[in-house]
Amino acid sequence: MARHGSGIEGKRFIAWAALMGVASGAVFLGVAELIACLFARTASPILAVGSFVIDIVPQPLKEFAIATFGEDDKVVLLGSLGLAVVIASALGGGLQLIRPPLGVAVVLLAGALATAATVTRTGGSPLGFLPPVVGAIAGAVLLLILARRLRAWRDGAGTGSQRSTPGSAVDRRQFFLIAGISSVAAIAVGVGARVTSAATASLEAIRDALQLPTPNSTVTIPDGAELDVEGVSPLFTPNEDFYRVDTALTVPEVDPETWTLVIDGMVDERVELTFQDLLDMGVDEYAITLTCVSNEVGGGLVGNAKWLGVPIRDVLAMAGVQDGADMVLSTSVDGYTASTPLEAVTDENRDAILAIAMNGEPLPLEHGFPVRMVVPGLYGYVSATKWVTELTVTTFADDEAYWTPRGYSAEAPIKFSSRVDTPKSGTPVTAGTVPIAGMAWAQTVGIDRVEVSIDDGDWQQATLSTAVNDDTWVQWFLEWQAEPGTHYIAVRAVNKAGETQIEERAPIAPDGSAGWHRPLITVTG
Ligand SMILES: Nc1nc2c(c(=O)[nH]1)N[C@H]1C(S)=C(S)[C@@H](COP(=O)(O)O)O[C@H]1N2
Ligand SMILES: [Mo]
Repeated sequence: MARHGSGIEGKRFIAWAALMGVASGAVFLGVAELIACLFARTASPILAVGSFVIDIVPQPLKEFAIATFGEDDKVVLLGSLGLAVVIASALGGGLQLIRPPLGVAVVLLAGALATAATVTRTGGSPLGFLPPVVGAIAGAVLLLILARRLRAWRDGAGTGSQRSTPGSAVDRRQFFLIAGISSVAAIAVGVGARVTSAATASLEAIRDALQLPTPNSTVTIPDGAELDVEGVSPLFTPNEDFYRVDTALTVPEVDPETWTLVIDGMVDERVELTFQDLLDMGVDEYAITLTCVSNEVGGGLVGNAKWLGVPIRDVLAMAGVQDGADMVLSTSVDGYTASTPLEAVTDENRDAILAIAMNGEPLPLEHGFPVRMVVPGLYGYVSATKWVTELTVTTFADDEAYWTPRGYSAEAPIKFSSRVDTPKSGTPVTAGTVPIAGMAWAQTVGIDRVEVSIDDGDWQQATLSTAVNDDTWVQWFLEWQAEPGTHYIAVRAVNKAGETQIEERAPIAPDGSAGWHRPLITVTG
């Protein structure tokens, strides 16, 4: 029997082996870009290797490149790099056919080099190693699969005058199908992921470079605003811990340079503001606790922040609100809408704002960069539109917001509430003196007192932190002589209007949960 890989037929298979190498290379890079986009935006192996090459190229060669290609030098570099990848992958494919597993070894070696280039240059992304590692594994696996098909096709086809077996046609078809689909998918996914990563990375840079204006007034934090009890939530929620709720599949990307806010509808004059126009109005600092209607009793969809912003009523006044309107329909760049009662945003005594900063930083992208609404006392879905681009003055009779036909009330003031942060059910505590502590909120009204009942005993008054204002939550605390066993700790708040939280539970739909938080705590002896 003739030796495989010899003669005309053998050359043909070498060409297909080179092709399978290129397909594996494409899958390597495509998968790497996808992983980078998902977990480590700055860890693109191709760009990392490119930067590495730029770093090691001698200065005279660099100057030659700039002199010869001008501003296209980076394109030329990436083009050359791409060509090198194609040639190396083709070689890897050929090797895998004639000297397995050398081809796979080439892919893994490339993976190791790309990983070295990526982790040494991704500036702190702890998952920077993931894209090249996962990419190399995907490329190697595809190479193994394709090589097996190609070999089966070759061996079935035989050489010279031998006739093909019926099986070889199937192997050939599968070879091209797998190679074709995986290359096309890898290129599509890779290019899509790269474009997405690049856009977000640069928007992140724009956000980082943004200079926040100095506010005309800042929030005064009174003495005793924060209790020193372990396990209680901080008075201000760090941005990275702040809950996030929205319908956006990917975080909308809005450049403050091109962002505008349109105020239209039942107004005397349509107004369009740029980001700079908004800053020029002057910003103030506000402390406001945001709450989601989906927050279950005892849940974490509530957070407190210091916001920099401009009162919405000032912006509406520029347009001139007409009689008969009772609602502002705010629209986000992603099409999301919220219906806010007009009176809530025109009330002189309510700090309804267009916010541009959160806890001393420009809004994080996922919290609405560059501009969002924050309205004290209303659940987020009817007031806190992120990436806001339009305020339409209208009526509840004429317009409807995103959540209204989906089972939630058109108007939704926040129900005042309280929760136990520590101790936690599921985390036993030791008998003795145990601090019980948590949070309570009654935005726009204020918390008057918080009471705790152990095992349905008498209500005992808790110590409160000093409120920053009536729009922020407060911490509360009570010392407990805990005895071994299991105990219910119930908490209820009384607001400054004299209302007491009732025991009866309400579900989150249509207008927010209600009831006492009453965790069961285990105390060990
Ligand atoms: N554009 C947009 N804005 C939105 C939402 C949304 O889905 N899209 N969700 C709202 C809801 S339900 C809440 S509770 C708050 C949450 O804001 P956060 O994610 O900054 O905590 O944003 C509001 N703003
Ligand atoms: Mo929400």
